[in-house]
Amino acid sequence: MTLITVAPTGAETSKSDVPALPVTLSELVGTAQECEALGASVIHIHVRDADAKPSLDPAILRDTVQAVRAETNLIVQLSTGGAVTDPEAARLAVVDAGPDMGSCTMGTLNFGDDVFMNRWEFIVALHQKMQDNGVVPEYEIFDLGHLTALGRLLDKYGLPAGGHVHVDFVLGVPGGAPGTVESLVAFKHALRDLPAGATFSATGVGRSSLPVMLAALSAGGHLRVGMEDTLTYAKGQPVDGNMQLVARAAGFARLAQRPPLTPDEARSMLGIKG
Ligand code: KMH
Ligand code: ZN
Repeated sequence: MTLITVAPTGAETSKSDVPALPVTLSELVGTAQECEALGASVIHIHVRDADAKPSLDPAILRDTVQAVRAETNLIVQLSTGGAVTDPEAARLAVVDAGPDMGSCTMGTLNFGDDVFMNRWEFIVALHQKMQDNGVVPEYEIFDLGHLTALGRLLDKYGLPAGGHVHVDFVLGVPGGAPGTVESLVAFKHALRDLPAGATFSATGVGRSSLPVMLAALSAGGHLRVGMEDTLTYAKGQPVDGNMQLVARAAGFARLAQRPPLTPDEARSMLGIKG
């Protein structure tokens, strides 16, 4: 069975460049409903403000969590990564919006022309805040050393809320590990140093989306897809919308005899209370 996460918006693409990007609450909820119907069980959310700019505004975050909960059964995962310019305090405050899950990036990396800063002390603070608030982390792994850092974090500060360890390999970011089968296999091997039963999903940025998806399915992993990571469906063909990417992922999962998990099945796998 395959957990499919949809990451519909991200913080890097502008609405004016890509009109299909969901940026308002109603666009996000509509996308969430359609992606749930197609097989997604988790939604990884970055919110936008009234000008469609990336935001960590606490009121927008709270309203978004409530609306997606009210209109879908999806597991609501808020991004604590935000945009590269977001300060640590605002990123930590994301947990206060009460999502089911929060992302937790396991190290600093060059992010295209920018730097995505994740100091060790910040990672520890975020991990502990999620433990204290019963928010289940998804550890974002952009490079192999991030898995080593995760092993150290869990050894020193204990298991996350729910007791299950789930990581997401984000491959193909300029500055992180390449979006190749070789990266995926190396990352999967490194999971053996984490607590038994740890699960992984994977996403390939841009043109690495398909090879990473097919490799992750073959390797027993789960999938993340969406316009945060991929804006091209095929060479020369822009994505119509997030639904197209989720439908393709669900189709591959069924072909691989590992059909999509329902949100409740995913809750049980991830240690999220219903
Ligand atoms: N927007 C990136 C700088 C996350 O959501 O936690 C960070 C990111 C990771 O997207
Ligand atoms: Zn994100």
